[in-house]
Amino acid sequence: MRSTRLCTRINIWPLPLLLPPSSSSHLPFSMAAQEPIPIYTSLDKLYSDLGNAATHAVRWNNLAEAFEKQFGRKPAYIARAPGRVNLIGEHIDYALFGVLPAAIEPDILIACAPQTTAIPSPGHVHAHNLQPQYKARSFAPMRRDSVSEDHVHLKEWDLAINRRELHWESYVKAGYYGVLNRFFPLTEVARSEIAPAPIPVDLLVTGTVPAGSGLSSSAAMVVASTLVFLAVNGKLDGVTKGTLTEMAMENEKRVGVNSGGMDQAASVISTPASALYVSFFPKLSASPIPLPSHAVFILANSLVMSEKAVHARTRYNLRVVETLAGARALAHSLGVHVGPKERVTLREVVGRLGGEPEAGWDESEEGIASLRDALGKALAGAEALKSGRPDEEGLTMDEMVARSGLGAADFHEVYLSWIDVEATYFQLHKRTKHVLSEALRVLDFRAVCQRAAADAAELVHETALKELGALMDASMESCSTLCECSCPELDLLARLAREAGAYGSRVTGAGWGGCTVSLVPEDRVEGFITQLRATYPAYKDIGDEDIKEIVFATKPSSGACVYEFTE
Ligand code: NG1
Repeated sequence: MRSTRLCTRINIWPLPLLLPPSSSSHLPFSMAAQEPIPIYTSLDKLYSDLGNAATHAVRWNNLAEAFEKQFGRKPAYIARAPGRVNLIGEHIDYALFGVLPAAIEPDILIACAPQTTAIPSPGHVHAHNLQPQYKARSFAPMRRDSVSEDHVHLKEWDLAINRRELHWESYVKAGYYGVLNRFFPLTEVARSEIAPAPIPVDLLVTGTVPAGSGLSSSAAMVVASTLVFLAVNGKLDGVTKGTLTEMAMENEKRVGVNSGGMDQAASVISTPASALYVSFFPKLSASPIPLPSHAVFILANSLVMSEKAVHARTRYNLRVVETLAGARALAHSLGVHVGPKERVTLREVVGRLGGEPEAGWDESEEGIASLRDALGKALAGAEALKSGRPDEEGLTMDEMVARSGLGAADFHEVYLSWIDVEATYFQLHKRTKHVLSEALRVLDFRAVCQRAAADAAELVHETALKELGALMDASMESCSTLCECSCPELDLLARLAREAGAYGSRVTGAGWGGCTVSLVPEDRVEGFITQLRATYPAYKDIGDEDIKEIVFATKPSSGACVYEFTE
């Protein structure tokens, strides 16, 4: 078997990013999400389903061997959860517009087995990490007294996650919470002596999703952790991909991330060779969109660390507020009704503008046409959000409040009291224009893929790849100039990618650093990487082995799964 050097970096940045309370939780998913979590008992089948069998085999074997060395016995399960690339639809999930991510090959693997020594406390965990800088941790869930809103005394599970000082095992604990709360509730009955307790577990973690690069390693970590605790406690039966996605979204809130659901859905529900259309309104739903044959996506790390937590007040969280205030101001200027205390999203304003039925427009041709039509009207209306000054520097706080149609106190309560942001000028016009135009590009991208899937002709696919590339370029331009979530290095990397033969190239994920994703012809992959390596200044001194973790091709991969050791 070929030996390979393993990259075991795990993204453990704390992300105190605040999204508006989403209307998407606890709502049904589409068909793809009704499927059960794949559980494998044959490694051959597993590797062939994952593709790129040789690399996977080495990593899975190494992990199983390391587990045996560490704990003196074989693991009972290995859970896998991939990172994700967002192909198009940036900074629009929190405005509740559909996005098109795909799972990538880099992933988090967690091996586990029930503990066998002494008499450990219920649910006790020994957590080890293959990367030496992540120290081994031991913890056990405690039963904590708390009082609910209606003054009922409750017992809750407590794993003591310190959100101000997150460690790698905080993400393991985040996944564990959901399993404890859902399957071991501390009701009167469950506290009785006959109630089953969570079993004590040894686990070992490894990962290849690069940190700080917009590839969602935190979501992958939480999904893998949730899966491993489900598996070892015998609770996988009946857990669908939709349920796991919901659990992972809830669980990730434990580490301070109130995310929109794109990352978790992509990590769990993705299927090979497809992107996943994830929409959030009026309910969270996800459906695979087949990608044209010969579509290869290449991720290139700008090597600028995306420090989202540090800059959240002036970047990510500010985009959230500007987008919400933009929705309110747009509705006000177009005469669309919004209740005074309602924190309406742009997707909802577009729906109201187009007379959307309560159940929402469906994903039929007609439904999508209605959404497009209303998006076009809203986009035209967004011109009214300009400040009117020659330099278009945005709106002052007072001007923004005036545009909202609310009084200052109400505006503050609805838009600023729950989130920490800082700005002299608020860019309602630019952000709104970005969100609405990007939402249209997602629908265009989806339509091109569907058209190509319906026609096997080579020429159609070549045309499709060019059209997709053009949409990715337009998205990059909008991210750069309207959303302003790029940086000079990402702009340069995307330009160099186009010069190296990409159909299109754009930032993926939150931005301000991290990765670009480029659509490259299958027969051009090696030449593309060689040229990018020669032209992007930060790659100059990087060796042949290391570059493989920095610029790499990834075909959309399958979502999370579990391998069960049967002997
Ligand atoms: P990344 O780059 O994975 O942190 C973030 C958000 C997404 C989405 C994108 C921008 C989290 C966990 N994820 O992605 O929901 O808003 O930015 O499109 O906050």
